[in-house]
Amino acid sequence: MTRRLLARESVADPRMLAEVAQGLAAPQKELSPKYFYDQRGSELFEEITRLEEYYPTRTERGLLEAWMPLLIRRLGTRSLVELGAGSAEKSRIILDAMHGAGTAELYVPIDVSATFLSQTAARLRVEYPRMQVEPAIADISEELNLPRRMPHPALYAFLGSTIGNFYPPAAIRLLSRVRGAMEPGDRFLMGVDLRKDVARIEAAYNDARGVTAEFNRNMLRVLNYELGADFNPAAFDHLAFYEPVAHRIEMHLVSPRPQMVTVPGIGVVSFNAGESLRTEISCKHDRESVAQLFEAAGLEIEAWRSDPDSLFALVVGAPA
Ligand code: SAH
Ligand code: AVI
Repeated sequence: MTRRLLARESVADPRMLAEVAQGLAAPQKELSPKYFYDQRGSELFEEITRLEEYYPTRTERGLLEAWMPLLIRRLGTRSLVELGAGSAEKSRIILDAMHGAGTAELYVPIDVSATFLSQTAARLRVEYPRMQVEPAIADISEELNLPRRMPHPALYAFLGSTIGNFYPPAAIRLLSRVRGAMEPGDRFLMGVDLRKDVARIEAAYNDARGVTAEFNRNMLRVLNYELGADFNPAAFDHLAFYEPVAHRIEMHLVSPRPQMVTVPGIGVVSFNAGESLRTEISCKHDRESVAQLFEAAGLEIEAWRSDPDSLFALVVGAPA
């Protein structure tokens, strides 16, 4: 437990160091949300998914339960490849549908959160002893790290609206990578959080118990552990607001007072009073915006399902 609080003894990952140096030097300081997800960050995200205010997870679960048995039977899915799988809690609905159809052969959960991923894989191997589980550690903004051989047809799934955490050009690059890996008969299943009443969206990122605030601050703990930085997480305020022009939530950590932080290998980073570090964007979509992303990546919308309140949608993409 104390390990998390102390600086890592081994050398910092040079790629991470370079990325963080660049992000902290920008006029609007900004880091990738992938840095939320160490063990604690992944657990905090799981807690968020159970919050009353956080409607996406339960809405997506309802859509999966209603649709997957039929869809999977129609597609004959033999492999499920999941981007940003996390705990794979909702993925079980797809895996159960594959078992129900008698076609379950391989599950490839992909994630950056290595320890959490191996725990997920270990649990799934026990739950689905006749299916192969091949976890892949990868930063999906860079690569997919797929197994050499996969039974087809495969379903590539990207659930939870994690696509919204990527700026559109990066989202298109990611979707293009998926499209490039797809063989005839393969499909892409994506969950997207829809544009709606702003108060409803903002409440989902400003929960009353402050779990999202702790999740946000966890990025500073990751920087302390991974890079030996000396951020004081308690000295930063959580801020999440909807930016209506780009249709996205922005999460920031705001320094209410001037402060200086040392990041070994980077130097002293100063924050002015009121200055923020942007830690996440979460883009909200409609059918048109998804169609645009898909088109740019060589995909087309084959099917679309949303809940009666139009909170969330599941989209099936096919090669265009
Ligand atoms: N799919 C799950 C988890 C969503 S949380 C759900 O729908 O509930 C986002 C997940 O994506 C986390 O597990 C996180 O570790 C992973 N993730 C975030 N950025 C990533 C990246 N760049 N590459 C790979 N995984 C990433
Ligand atoms: C993982 N991702 C889709 C979540 C989201 O809603 O953008 C992460 C999150 N950030 C704050 N709460 C949840």
